[in-house]
Amino acid sequence: MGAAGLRDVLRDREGQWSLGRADGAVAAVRLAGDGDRLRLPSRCLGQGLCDRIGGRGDRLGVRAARVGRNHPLHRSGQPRLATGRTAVGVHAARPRQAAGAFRRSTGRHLGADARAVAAQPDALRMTTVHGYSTSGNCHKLRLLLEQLDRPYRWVEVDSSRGETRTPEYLAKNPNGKVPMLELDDGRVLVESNAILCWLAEETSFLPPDPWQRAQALSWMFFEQYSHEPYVAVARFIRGWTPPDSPRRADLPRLRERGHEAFAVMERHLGGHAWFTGPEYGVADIALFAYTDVAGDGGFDLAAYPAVRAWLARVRATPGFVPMPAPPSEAQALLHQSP
Ligand SMILES: N[C@@H](CCC(=O)N[C@@H](CS)C(=O)NCC(=O)O)C(=O)O
Repeated sequence: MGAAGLRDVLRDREGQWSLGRADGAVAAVRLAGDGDRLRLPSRCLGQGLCDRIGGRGDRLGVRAARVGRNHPLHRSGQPRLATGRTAVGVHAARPRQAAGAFRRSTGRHLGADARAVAAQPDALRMTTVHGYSTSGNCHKLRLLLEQLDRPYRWVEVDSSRGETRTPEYLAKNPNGKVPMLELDDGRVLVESNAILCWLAEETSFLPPDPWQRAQALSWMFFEQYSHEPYVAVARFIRGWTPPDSPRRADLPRLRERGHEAFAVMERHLGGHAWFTGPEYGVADIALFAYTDVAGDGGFDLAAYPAVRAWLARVRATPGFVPMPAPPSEAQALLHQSP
């Protein structure tokens, strides 16, 4: 088939997608059960290993292997491209040139003992996430780790109570914020979107093509500069500051800027299924985290039907887990805030 013919086939597929998948996703979301949001925190084992949390996609029968064939976490028994394709267009991991790339990802900056340490690939190391469960930035990591089916420990750090500002915490992350990822060899990585990219290396959540990968990064920078500072901060002010906080005066401006971000997203989704590329991945996770709880910031998404359909598609992806509900004090404030 010539290039023109291939383009037509691809165009046809795009067309099929927009009709079929949105409906399927909505139905799947209902099956997944919104109530999971409330159950999730009780399963979190604090300093211990994190229990498998609710709302997994298995129940929908759409679970698919998400790591490349040569990725150390790949399990040969899991369904792959042929069987793993789902009604919501989530593709199983493609076989990629992972062997070479994987060699690159081991043993970096390890000095003289590199070979001994590199014998344990990074993806097999025990990963600890220091995070606040009801923070969107932190939930991004939980969502990806669950969808990768990668084991991890979750250490709950209540940033709203100053737990990121203790000397011990600041020694690891001088910026005093969550999330923070820590490997069992002591290495630390901060900034949620950087962590997403690192975790997603060699999986279908991060596009292998350099141009497409840069496009995904572009949306992740957009999220941090033009979305999160308004959508997340409005939520924080409404739910985590006292009713008489002077910061509440910022809410109208934050809402205005948040709506500008949603309008940009709406425009993109008019012609694309996902933000990461042809498949769901890291940029979708980054943008989903706070868009899904935009109501907590006082945002109404009624004017953004494509954004709402995309949210439903994300909720229907295999292994999806919802963000836990905020603590009761925050919920009370969110309820009463204008
Ligand atoms: N750009 C950072 C933002 C992290 C961030 O703002 N974390 C908040 C919770 S969502 C925090 O730790 N705040 C506590 C503080 O600043 O003391 C990321 O994406 O990881």
